[in-house]
Amino acid sequence: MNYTSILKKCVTLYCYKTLDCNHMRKSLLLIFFALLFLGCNDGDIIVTNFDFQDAQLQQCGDTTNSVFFKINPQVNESISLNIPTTQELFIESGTQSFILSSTASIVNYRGFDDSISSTYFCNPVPPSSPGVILEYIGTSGVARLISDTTVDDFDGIDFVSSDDLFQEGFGDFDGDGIPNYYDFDDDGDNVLTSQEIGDDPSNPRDTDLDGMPDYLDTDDDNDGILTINEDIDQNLNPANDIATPGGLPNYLDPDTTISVVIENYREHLYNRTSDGTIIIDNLVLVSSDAQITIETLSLGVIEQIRNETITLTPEF
Ligand SMILES: [Ca+2]
Ligand SMILES: [Ca+2]
Ligand SMILES: [Ca+2]
Ligand SMILES: [Ca+2]
Repeated sequence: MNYTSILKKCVTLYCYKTLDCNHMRKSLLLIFFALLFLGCNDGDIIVTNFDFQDAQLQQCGDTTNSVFFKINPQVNESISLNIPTTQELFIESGTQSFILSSTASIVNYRGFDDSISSTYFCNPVPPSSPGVILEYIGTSGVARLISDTTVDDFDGIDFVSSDDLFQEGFGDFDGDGIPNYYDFDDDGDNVLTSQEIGDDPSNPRDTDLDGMPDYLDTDDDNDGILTINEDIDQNLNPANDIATPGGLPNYLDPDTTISVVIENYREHLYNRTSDGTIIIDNLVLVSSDAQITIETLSLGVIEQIRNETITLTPEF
């Protein structure tokens, strides 16, 4: 009896639903015991485990090639997904899809003769040891990279889901192209909202008592000079221009009306965080003598796959 041919016939496996790999494991056990029953005692029959449910999805790579991988240390197996792309991944909520093939975006399912660590995937040149004793390559399928992204300016004003220009939501009060909820200078006067709200965010400061809080008031002291132009040293920060020693900044002092023309916004900062989920649909894994088909394979989630400060200077 040719056990390799038995394996070829038997080991085309189907994992019908995400994480439904108990079915697969049972199938493999059946194959294994069937071979034992037939008197298997030689040859290089390798039984796959394919159990990555408890493994954490990890990431390596650079701006031109991202590698996502999971390792099952119990059986020294890994599954990895290489995505060679210069596209930025996980920068906004939504899905980016990549077609899998054995030459473009590639899935590898490997078994090793010894333990491996993340450095195996994070080295530009994979180490020659441990040795690969089992290898399947994904010949088709689609990898979905799903991003749940949030941005925040941490300006002290709570987010409100609203298009209202005066709310910390999707409205853009100063028209600089940055919605209020991640614009750290909501009125575009080059004084940060976090500075303009004062000591009590629930009762934002209103210096000239005109009913408009300073962080949404372009002439905070109502002296007829726009706050942005009360910037004598022209460093795009009116908060540090104080004509009266020990006094208020000029933009809050109605008795000081020195004006310069400023036609630039200061550089803006905000924070972006993304949780990344990866799902592979219709994955076909092929080795030299067997094939595994998986309808939906959830590789899992990497929380805060991005957590970064974005800087940009809006056009005036
Ligand atoms: Ca804005
Ligand atoms: Ca804001
Ligand atoms: Ca203001
Ligand atoms: Ca003033």
